[in-house]
Amino acid sequence: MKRIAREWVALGLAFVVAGVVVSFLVTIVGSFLGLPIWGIGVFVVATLALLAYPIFRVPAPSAPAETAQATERTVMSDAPLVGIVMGSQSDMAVMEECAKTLEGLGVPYELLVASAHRQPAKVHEWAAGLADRGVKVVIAAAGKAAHLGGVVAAYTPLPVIAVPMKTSDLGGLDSLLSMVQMPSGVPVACVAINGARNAAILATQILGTSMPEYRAAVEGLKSEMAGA
Ligand code: RP5
Repeated sequence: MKRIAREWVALGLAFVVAGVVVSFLVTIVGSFLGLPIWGIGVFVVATLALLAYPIFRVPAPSAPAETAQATERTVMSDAPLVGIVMGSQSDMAVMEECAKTLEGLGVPYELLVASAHRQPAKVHEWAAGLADRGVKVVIAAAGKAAHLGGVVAAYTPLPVIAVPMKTSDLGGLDSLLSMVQMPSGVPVACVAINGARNAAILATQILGTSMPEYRAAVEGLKSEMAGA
């Protein structure tokens, strides 16, 4: 018998046994107290209804799991100009700042969690298709032996900005050196350790060289910082 069917049979049996026991007890107590038979009936039905409630209750729809959402390509716009990729879901806490900054500057982006080491084919497919889909700049965040920025740069003609993640073992120096020390011919720009916000601003500045609205957005940000 399948597990679900077994559970339903067990629930049904429990329901019947509980009904019999409750009816028996209520009848005894009712006759002892001199209650009318219909009062006992109402009490039994109400008790059974209470017992049955958890069985027939419609479960509330559960929220989609965050991990499942984040491991697929999350498209924040039909025409993203920036592609953010990070090596692990564990990088999301830091990279949220990058996404928020892009949103604040009005830059459409998409976001992917894919590891250069664990999911090389996924990274390859995503990076190779970016330019044809109209993306202009890539932001790649990773930690430890952080090869993600370099691998993406190998597959796309777009500029890649790397964000080295702070790590528990070496404080992010491992990530920083892995990203910065690219071989000649395959450059990757690199911001500070955990520099998610700066990566977003730099990406917007690159867009601003050919798109006046993003240049204006960066100018607005600079005025804000200057307190103007
Ligand atoms: C890198 O390894 C990720 O970018 C992350 O920063 C680091 C640790 O990843 P998890 O082990 O937390 O998935 O690939």
